[in-house]
Amino acid sequence: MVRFNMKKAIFLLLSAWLPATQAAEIELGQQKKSFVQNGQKIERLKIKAGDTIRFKNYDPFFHNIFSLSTLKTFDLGSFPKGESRTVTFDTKGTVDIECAIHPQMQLKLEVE
Ligand SMILES: [Cu+2]
Repeated sequence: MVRFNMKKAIFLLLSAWLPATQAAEIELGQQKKSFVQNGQKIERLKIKAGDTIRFKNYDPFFHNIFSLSTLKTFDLGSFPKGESRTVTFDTKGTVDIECAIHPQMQLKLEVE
């Protein structure tokens, strides 16, 4: 006799549904003391709620990415060349992203 397994049924339902709504992971580099995407310096970025940004350091020195925005407050700490840190943005709105080491590095993130 095959028993109905509720946990398995829910898992299968979610597995079928999740790929269609899966959030993206977007790389946002730090290069030459700027935020870059695909090698281009950017000061604004639009993503969708639920997306994750991977902050990756391409410079031969540390960056410390953070935000004091009420929508999403975070501090990734200092990380060296080649390392990355991720942040997921679940709420729609605007987030100002900065670097604690290089005040000229600023990015306005719009979560839609
Ligand atoms: Cu920096």
